[in-house]
Amino acid sequence: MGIINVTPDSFSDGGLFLSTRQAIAHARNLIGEGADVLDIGGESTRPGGQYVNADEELTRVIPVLEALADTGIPISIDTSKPEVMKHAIEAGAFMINDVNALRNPGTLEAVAPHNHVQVCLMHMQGTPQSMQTNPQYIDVVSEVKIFLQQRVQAANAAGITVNRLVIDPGFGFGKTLQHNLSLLNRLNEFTTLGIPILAGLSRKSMLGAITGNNVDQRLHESVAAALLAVIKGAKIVRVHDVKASKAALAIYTSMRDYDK
Ligand code: 7PJ
Repeated sequence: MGIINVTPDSFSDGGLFLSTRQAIAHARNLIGEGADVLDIGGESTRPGGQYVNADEELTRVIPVLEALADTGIPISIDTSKPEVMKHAIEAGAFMINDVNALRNPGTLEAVAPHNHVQVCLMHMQGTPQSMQTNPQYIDVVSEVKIFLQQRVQAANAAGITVNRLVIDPGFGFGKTLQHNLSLLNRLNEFTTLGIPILAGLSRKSMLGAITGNNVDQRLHESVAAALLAVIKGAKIVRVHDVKASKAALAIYTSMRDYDK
């Protein structure tokens, strides 16, 4: 899953038009690099990220979604807002990727009736504004697992069948480095839920905390992390660097499947 951010940089004067064009061009690049799906986000969910209202988020993501319709590539929309979910689904989104795991009012109802739409339920402790202040768990793996199990049940109760779901432990979302490492090392324990696992580690600060590299210098650690996540059972990896990740994963899957 290739990452496409449509978040206009207030320090450059290009504004929304430029960032839309850049996002579309970037998306076409990632498709060329072999992305199987693209995740488009119009709101920064990073720690301390800026709040964006639904109208603004829609004006960011819908034009990109529409421009990519002719590519035939499945599009995931990274959002927690019911209005954005509804419009994105109407505009052809194949997946809703919700870092809030359909906990916001109206989100279960926004997604449920659309049987062809997949949903990624991600774990987060706290809110993007406060989540990295003092994350605490007794056993991070079992607590995240119980949370995801509960969100799967809530989705099922709302009419979203299990075959439409993907789960994600939410690396970096209300977790210390130790919590993140524990989740990665024990990611295989989530496979017992019987739902595909998505892992997002690409360029995250936990990687920089280990190597000391800045965010734009984390290619090698991101590829290593994506590879480890897949070895530990992830079915989808959310990455910035599609070409490098695909190459690394091709070596792993060739080895794994060589005598099949
Ligand atoms: C994730 C995400 C993730 C899912 C972001 C960043 C922060 N969605 N959206 N999983 N991370 N499902 O990319 O650094 O880990 S935004």
